Amino acid sequence: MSLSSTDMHRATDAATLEADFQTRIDNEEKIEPKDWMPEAYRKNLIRQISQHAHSEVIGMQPEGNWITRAPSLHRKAVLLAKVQDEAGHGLYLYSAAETLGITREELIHNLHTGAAKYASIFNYPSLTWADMGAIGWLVDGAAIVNQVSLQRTSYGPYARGMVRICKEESFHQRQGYHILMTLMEGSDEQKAMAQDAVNRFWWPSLMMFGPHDSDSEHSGQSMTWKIKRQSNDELRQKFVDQSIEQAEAIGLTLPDPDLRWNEERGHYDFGEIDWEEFYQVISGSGPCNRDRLAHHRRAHEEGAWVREAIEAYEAKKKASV
Ligand code: FAQ
Repeated sequence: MSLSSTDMHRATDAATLEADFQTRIDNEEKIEPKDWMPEAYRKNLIRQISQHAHSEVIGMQPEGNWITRAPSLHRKAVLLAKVQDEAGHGLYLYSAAETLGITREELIHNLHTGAAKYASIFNYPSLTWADMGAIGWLVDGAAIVNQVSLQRTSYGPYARGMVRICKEESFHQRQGYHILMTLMEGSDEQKAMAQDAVNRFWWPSLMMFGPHDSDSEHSGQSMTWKIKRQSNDELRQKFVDQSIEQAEAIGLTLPDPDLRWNEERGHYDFGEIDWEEFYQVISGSGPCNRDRLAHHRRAHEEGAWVREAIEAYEAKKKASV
């Protein structure tokens, strides 16, 4: 089939736009909402940013579970503030996604239908108070490693959101580590509770970084567009390396018999993740997937009156000017 001269001009224009776009990325320029961008770049960003936003909001549930049972008023106030921060992170991220031309309603709809994912880690239950320590230390710790790298992502609103989020996440990680440190200075029972939480959260935390690079569907294109700046395996290795010393400092053991220093690589070697479990969890069959989504749906429906009240108020304000 031969192209008409109008079609050929259009194709050349699109190729030029794409080439200019890639040059801007290669020159470390930030892409802003009103700039031209390839449709696939926009869609890929909506996918990643919205999944990130959903993770922050669904991630409030395992910790929300312990607010009323925190062991002291101080711990309760800290945990409450932390969970509220996660809601704030969700809001920054939903706003960043909305700059790409999708509405909040569509984003939430995609979460509820399963079209959009959220981080696998939040499909595990929080069984004891020590889990608040393990989540803060390991889950926020893994999130920071990933998010520090995303501060340099090519899309301006996402990169700027990450700068603020990272500051708050480091407080989250310290509060989790402090909970574990306190338990590790306590009775044998408290020590065992801390170790048990770490045993349950260690492997799921490693899964947060996604599949191996060789199995990562989106990495190639996302790295070319500098949406991702470091690969899944690179970030996971960084997290393993930093966690070992922190565990040793307070007497915790990481549940992996294959962990050992590799002089040649200058990194710790570690065992293989149970990828079958990972794929089960991200396809909806983890221990808490159904509960997490049902809870979100219920909260969303119960909050309908708030959204309606805001709309009515906005309409009234408009009518009075
Ligand atoms: N869970 O091709 P890739 C937090 C999916 S925030 C679920 O490698 P990509 C704060 C992936 O989406 C934690 N799904 O994908 C907090 C894709 O499926 P799709 C959230 C996963 O995007 C702490 C498919 O597998 N952080 O914790 C996971 O290049 C405490 C193929 O994978 C972010 O979201 C997973 N772990 O790399 C809150 C950071 N891994 O979309 C409360 C931003 C992979 O085609 C309490 N996101 N998948 O249906 C990213 O950096 C990337 O999206 C990755 C995945 C690295 C997560």
